[in-house]
Amino acid sequence: MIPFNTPLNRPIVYLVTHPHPKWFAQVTWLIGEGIPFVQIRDKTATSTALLKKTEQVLNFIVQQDLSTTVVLNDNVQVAKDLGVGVHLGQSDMLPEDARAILGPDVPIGWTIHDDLSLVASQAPHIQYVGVGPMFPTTTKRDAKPQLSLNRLESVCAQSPLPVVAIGGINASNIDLVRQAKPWGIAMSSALMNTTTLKGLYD
Ligand code: 3NM
Repeated sequence: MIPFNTPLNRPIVYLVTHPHPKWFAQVTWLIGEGIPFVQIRDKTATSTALLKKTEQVLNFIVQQDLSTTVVLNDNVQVAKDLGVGVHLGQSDMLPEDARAILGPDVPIGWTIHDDLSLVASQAPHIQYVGVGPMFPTTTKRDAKPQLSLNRLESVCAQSPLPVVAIGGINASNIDLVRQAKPWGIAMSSALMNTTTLKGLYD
């Protein structure tokens, strides 16, 4: 697992998957290229389908001897069945309840938009916070208002937990996001729709 408490000199790249005609090929290509953190996100999949596709990715990681961290979006029960972590939104289960189900050894991330006042009560149960959206995005329907890069920088400086920036990040703006010094940079469409990692992960 990525050491959350180690300062990094460059933010990690964090893949958020979304449905794609060649989903498994795209995700395994990205993981094989070394992207170290993957959130399996599919709001339309049944738990059975989610379990199956995540299991295939976990098998690939083992077969290739990779150390990719995998978390599931929202579905705590499937995460429990597979022994992986979760990423939770504000309308999902509370991190402390997910922690009680998942145990101490898997990562839990929590979307906070930019509201650091939320963190204190849940901090013992989470490894990182999701902060965004940074730019317009069509991937998340109910995204909150966009944050400025200055706001991201101040959230990163003040957050007691590592910050993963998200929302509309792509090759044309990733360098601006890096300057705010988040721990990680999450991208969905930019990674799921690309055939080259130039400018995104290099
Ligand atoms: N959460 P893309 S924005 C899953 O603001 C998600 O919390 C967001 O996809 C938030 O990289 C977002 O395609 C979508 O914009 C990220």
